[in-house]
Amino acid sequence: FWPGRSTAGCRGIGQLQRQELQSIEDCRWPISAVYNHRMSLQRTLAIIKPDAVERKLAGRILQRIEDEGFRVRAMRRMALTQAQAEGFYAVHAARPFFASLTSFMASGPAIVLVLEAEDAIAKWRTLMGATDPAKADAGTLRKEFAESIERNATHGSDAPETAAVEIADRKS
Ligand code: IDP
Ligand code: MG
Repeated sequence: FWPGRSTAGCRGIGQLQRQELQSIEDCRWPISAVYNHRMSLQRTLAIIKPDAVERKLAGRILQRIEDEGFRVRAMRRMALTQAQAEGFYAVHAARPFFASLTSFMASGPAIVLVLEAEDAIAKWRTLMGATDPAKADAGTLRKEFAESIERNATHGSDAPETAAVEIADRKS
């Protein structure tokens, strides 16, 4: 409630047009409500892979996640079974590295996270860097923390569809 202001003549947040934002000052809606409406918050699934957990890098990676403005909406330490790892990476079943990749992912505990931010999927992939640490940009997590193209410290969903499936599956 803002004293001296009223909702008379104001439109609902859902009806608000982008170019009308200046006139919001005349209305009583809290600015946070307007801001949240404008942002397209998105969620992605991130994993701190077993190589990074084993080397005690989880804390440093989480610090980077928070420093970059992500909100941690869920976090769970999980030791994937071989079958779970194979299911998670089913899209790569025909690749020559599949057996090695899945046994690595089942080799020890991982930390599975749901991260939220504006444009979270692309933002997290940018922070991770290229799959192969040799090709990753300076300042990215994989450049800093990956041991190899396989043991590359982190996972991130690659599209809204895969993010939705990975987020839904993370509890099983
Ligand atoms: P991404 O994790 O950057 O999305 P993907 O191509 O989806 O990369 O590969 C999934 C995971 O498989 C990688 O993160 C990495 O752990 C592993 N991987 C990818 N390419 C290779 C490879 O050429 N050799 C060994 N492992 C690989
Ligand atoms: Mg991928």
